[in-house]
Amino acid sequence: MLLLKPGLRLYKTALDRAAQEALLGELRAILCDAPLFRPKMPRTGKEFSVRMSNCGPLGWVSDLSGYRYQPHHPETGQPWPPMPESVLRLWRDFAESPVEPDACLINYYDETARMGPHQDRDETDFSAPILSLSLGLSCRFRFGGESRRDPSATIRLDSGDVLVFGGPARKMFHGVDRILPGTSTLLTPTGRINLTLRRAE
Ligand code: MD6
Ligand code: FE
Repeated sequence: MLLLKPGLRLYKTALDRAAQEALLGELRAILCDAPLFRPKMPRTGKEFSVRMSNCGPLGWVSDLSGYRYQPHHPETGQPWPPMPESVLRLWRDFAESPVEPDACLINYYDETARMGPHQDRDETDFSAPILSLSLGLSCRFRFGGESRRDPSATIRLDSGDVLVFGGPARKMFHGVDRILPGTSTLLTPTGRINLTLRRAE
């Protein structure tokens, strides 16, 4: 475990290649039921470059009316598929949290997608951490402080890495500067999947 700053823990290769492939199979089944959608920015309606879906009781969505968690897919209207046991196991193994996650956001990046600096603050209770898992292409991940103006640093996140944001790091600004093409053969078509497990309510 690498403590990047207080509350921010990185576990390199928390999942080995076989475990990554097994989880990917489960994610493919989830994405058949709950297809990736392209969220829009509130107010402007500008589309995200990242496509998203969710599993678990609640899913994070964004559209003209705002950011929120809701129990159904914004396009199909169906409830989100359940969180696989392997995803819950990741939380139990690494999150160090007494509560269980009730939302798992699935982000898909093609080689050109990125995620601008943001804070995760749509959850009710900030005492629970957020656990993120990276699969597929590596990325340059930027993290800073609680103010957008605070100095920031970057790290490379590789397939199988788990990052836990908790305590004093829970509301820090972070984003994905860029995807690093050619760094993984896990996904076909190529790209990066990031799961974030959260306690939304
Ligand atoms: C990503 N991650 O890695 C974007 N949010 O694709 C996040 O936005 C994130 O990694 C909250 C906690 C951990 C994260
Ligand atoms: Fe985030």
